[in-house]
Amino acid sequence: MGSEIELDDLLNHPIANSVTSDLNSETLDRRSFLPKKIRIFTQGYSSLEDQPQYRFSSDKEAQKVLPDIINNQVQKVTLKDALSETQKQRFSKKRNIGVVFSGGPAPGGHNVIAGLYDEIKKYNSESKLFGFLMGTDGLIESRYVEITRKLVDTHRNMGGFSMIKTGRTKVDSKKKMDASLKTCMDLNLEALVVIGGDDSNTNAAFLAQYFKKSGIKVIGVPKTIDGDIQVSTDDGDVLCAISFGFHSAARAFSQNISNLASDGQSTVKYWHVCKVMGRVASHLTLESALQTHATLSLIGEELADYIDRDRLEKAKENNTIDYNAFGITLRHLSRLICDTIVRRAAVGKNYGIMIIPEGILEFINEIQVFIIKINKIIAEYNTIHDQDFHRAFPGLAEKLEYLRWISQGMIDKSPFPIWNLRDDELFNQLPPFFREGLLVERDLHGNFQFSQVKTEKMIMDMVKEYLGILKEQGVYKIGINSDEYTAIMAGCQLDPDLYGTAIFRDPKAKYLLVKEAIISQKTLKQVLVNNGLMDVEENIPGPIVEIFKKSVPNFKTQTHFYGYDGRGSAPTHFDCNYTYNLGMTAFHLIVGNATGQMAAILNLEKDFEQWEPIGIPIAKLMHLEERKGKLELVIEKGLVDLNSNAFRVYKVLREKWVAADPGPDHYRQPGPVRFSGETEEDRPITLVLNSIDAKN
Ligand code: FBP
Repeated sequence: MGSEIELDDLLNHPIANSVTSDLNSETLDRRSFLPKKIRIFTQGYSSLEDQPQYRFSSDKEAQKVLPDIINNQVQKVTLKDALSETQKQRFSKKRNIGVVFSGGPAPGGHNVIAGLYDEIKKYNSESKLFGFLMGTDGLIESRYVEITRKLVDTHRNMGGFSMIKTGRTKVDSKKKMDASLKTCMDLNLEALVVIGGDDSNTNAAFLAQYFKKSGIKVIGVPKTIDGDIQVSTDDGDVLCAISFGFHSAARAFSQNISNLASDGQSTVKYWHVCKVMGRVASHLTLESALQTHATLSLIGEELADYIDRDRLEKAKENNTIDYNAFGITLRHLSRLICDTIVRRAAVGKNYGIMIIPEGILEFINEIQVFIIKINKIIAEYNTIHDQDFHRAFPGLAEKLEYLRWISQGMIDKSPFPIWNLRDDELFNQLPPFFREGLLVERDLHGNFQFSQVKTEKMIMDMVKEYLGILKEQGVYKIGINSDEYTAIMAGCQLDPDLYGTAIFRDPKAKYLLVKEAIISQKTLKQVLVNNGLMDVEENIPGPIVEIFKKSVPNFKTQTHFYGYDGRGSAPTHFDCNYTYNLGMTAFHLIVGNATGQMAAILNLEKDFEQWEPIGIPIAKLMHLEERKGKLELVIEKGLVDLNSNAFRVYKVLREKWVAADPGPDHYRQPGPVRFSGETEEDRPITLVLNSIDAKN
């Protein structure tokens, strides 16, 4: 070893400085990367053209409460060369615009701001962009920063929403609307851009309506890793194929999941159970499944359609219909999972990767009923008492006590109380951690907080319990590789055929399964004695005990939650380009005098050259939905379409990925989100698959 360097010299050494700097080369590369621009944005001026061919049927309630924006059409941002001087001035006039992040972070958000900023400054360097701090709280409370070039440059192509932070506050009262309007008017804003998910775009529509008279425009931008903002017209034309952030989060999750697959294949001792974010929709799970070829992925939307055929058949024999056979229960689900585990174990694979969508509970019959009932109970309590249920009953015991009162008719005196004795009994059969999860406070938009519930633990506890039963029944066993068996037997001069016939179900198979009746060394001995392979007084030969022990499964799991990490991930090239162009689209919608529109990019699934900036009327996407026990007008969430190409392809391939055969596993390694070098896949696989039709 060389001579030791003085600490001061070490700290001042250029290599030490470089490797310990906050700024690594990846960050510097990212910051200096210039996303591609849709051609219109590289030219001079644009105009908005209504696209009446895109039809939506609008909700009656939306017509009533959003009268000034409900008749908006889809608008295309088109190139305009011949503009009058007055029209040109509309672009170059000095203007102030506000921007706010709303909801959970999604990779690419900073690029929306960068695109908006660059376009504002391109036409007039004196125009200003203000960023409201901590989400809509900043808007309501007038807390903001002026977004400078320096601020933008340090956040270009970077993940998170750290530039101005985010929040989940809903602008849901006249007081908050007035405060927001005042903030915008005090800043002399021409428009406000709301970068958010379905609830935040709902908010944007209500703000657009409220601000209409003031002339301040409101434009939404489709953000959410969940991928549940997907817009199609009544005729099935796809206008917004995916929200931004989805691709990056899915890639980040997939990298982690495939790393676990690689670990699993090496140590062959764990089932890695990965819960993946996405709220109710399973888009992120489906994409992660396609990216990684995980052993088993559960798609919530499919489970809702589950039919227990055995139950139906049994009922049919008695000339009845068993209505409980429709829809999945926790018990059914745990059985389905066990089936895969047992089949893999039979070929020596007592390990695997499982992906569970965080919103799976929404599709499980008995749990969904609990969620709906509890939502209603909490909403009613809040209205009647004008006090928050969770403040009044902070602990689990107190909440359960309140539910018990209802079930005993002490509070709800109607003949059919919403929470009856049976509900109370069934609910109390759930483990405390899970009951606590189901009673967790709803978010400010009234959404059930799936991310707070240990769904994977609940499901896996049931799986473990049932596997225990299957083990006792001799069904769950590890298949022994026949080569290994022969080698062990040869090593101690025991006849493999003689013993094999006595012990195994199919002694000629590649993986040898110990007979179901042999569930202990005692039953093993009995079989050997009965087959004349040993006397009662003798001990079972050591190698046979060794083989038997190898066949006894030990089911071990590791659980992981992929969510916050992925939504904080750096954006992929796809999301960098997508979001930068969304920011520019928002600017052109504003100049074109649009309000109540959501910026979007048509043809996302196609080559970049075919991308087209558009505005989608938000009010037309609304429908009534139960929130906090009441019907509220919100944007409809896009769930996984079981008829989509992506799902159909997954459905065919999934059995191959279960790999319950002696062959290799089929895991795919998507690799990290890369910024430099060639990337093998530049957009979500679901998007690519869904864009294939009979013509291409
Ligand atoms: P948005 O709906 O705001 O895009 O957030 C998505 C999400 O990441 C969900 O996948 C997840 O259930 C939720 O946010 C978690 O939110 P929180 O930050 O409140 O824990």
